[in-house]
This record gives sequence, structure tokens and C-alpha cells, in this order.
Amino acid sequence: MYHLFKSLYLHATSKEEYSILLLGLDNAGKTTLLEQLRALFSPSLHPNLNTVPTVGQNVATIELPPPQSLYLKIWDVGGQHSLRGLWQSYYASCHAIVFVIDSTDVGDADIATLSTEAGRGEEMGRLEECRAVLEDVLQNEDAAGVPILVLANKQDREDCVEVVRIKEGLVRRVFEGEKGGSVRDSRVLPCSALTGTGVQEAVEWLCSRVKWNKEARPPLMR
Ligand SMILES: Nc1nc2c(ncn2[C@@H]2O[C@H](COP(=O)(O)OP(=O)(O)OP(=O)(O)O)[C@@H](O)[C@H]2O)c(=O)[nH]1
Ligand SMILES: [Mg+2]
Repeated sequence: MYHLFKSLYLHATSKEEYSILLLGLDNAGKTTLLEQLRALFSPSLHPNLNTVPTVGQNVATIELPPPQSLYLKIWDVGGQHSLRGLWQSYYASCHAIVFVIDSTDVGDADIATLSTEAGRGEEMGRLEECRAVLEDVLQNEDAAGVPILVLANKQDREDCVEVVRIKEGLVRRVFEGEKGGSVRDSRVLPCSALTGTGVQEAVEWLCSRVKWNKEARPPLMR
């Protein structure tokens, strides 16, 4: 009887926890986004926006109030070239991926303009690098079917490429290309991790998609 009441009590008081993985090239704004997310859901916290390049990982858990009533455990991993090999160890246990793009560092964001010779021998440009890295994520079997939110970050900067261009010229072409991987939920949204604009919308999309996908990737209870 005690065990029955205990499990009923735990069921009534525990909440679902979903893991969100922040990916993207170095300097894209992942750690800045993590700081804004922490501050958004813990108003007494001041975001530390003086970030340094991440070597390893940062992690934070945010608690969403009703109606969502769940925890998001957010993993921010380093985006430098030498650290990208570590990303795949997070795929099997994540519930959604946020792929952060620096909208000021992708040229004209039109992969159709890339030369077919690009990346063969010569050093890659950042647009080519971004495409290749996103394709690698989409092709990884452990990440198959995981919802992906692409954030066109740094939209506060005057020299940014606008979100529609990033969506049509880069993201849609990668997703629809031969290395686009399995069918999955995806969305492209504008944001500024520095000012916090668009961060709430990103969280709303993530919450709805991880719940939608919870049979395929069940949450932890805590
Ligand atoms: N203007 C502007 N600057 C931003 C924004 N987001 C991040 N930055 C700046 O971009 C730089 C890199 O930000 P980080 O958050 O450290 O980048 P990261 O993706 O974590 O980089 P790695 O840890 O190396 O993978 C910092 O100088 C940030 O202040 C943004 O939305 N707007
Ligand atoms: Mg970082």
C-alpha cells in the first residue's frame, strides 16, 4: 500500500524533463543563448553575456511554468572544429536540437552560389562550413527524427542576412538535398541571443515539438 501511494504521489508531483542540444559553428551564439534562457526563466539571475569560447560543455535546467509545466535541460557544447566530434555522443539522449547560425557570418546565405570545387582542398568558407556541419547532424543515425530548430541569430546586427534568405538559400536546400537525412519536424526562426528577442518563441516551439514527439523519444520524469 505504501509503495502504491508513494508511486501515485511521485506521479502527481513529478514533471517531464526534455534535453535540448545547442549546436552550431563556433561564435554562433550558443552560450549567449543559454545565458538568456536561464535568465528568462529565473528572473533573479542576470545573464552573463561576456562569453568565452566553450571548451567542453555548459548545462542548465530551466523550469517552465504552466501550461507547459516541464523542465528543459539545455546542453551547450563547444562549436570549434576540434570539438565537433563530441557532438554525436549527445544525440541518442536529446529530445530536440537547436542549430544556431550567425546571420552575419554566412556570406549571402545562398548555397546555390557555392562553387562545386569549394571545400575540396581549399579552406572552406563559413557558408560551406555551416552547410557541411548541418548536413552531418542531419545524417547522423542517432539524431534521426529529432526535431530541429534553426535559429538565425544576431538579427540585431545591421550587417545580418535576413531570416527568409537563410531559410530559403541555406536551410531548405540542405533539408531537401540528398544529405537532408530522415523526415523530421523543423522550423527556422530569427533571434538575437544578445538582446533576448525571439528567445521566448524558440522555447514555445521546442516545448510543443518535444511533447509531440514524446512517444518516439520519451521524457525523463523528475
Ligand atoms: N550582436 C550579437 N552578438 C551576439 C549574439 N549572440 C552572440 N553574440 C556574440 O557572439 C560572440 C560569440 O558568442 P558565444 O555565445 O560565445 O558563441 P558560441 O556559439 O557559444 O561559441 P563557441 O563556444 O566557440 O562554440 C560573443 O561575442 C557574443 O556576444 C547576438 O544575437 N547578437
Ligand atoms: Mg559557447
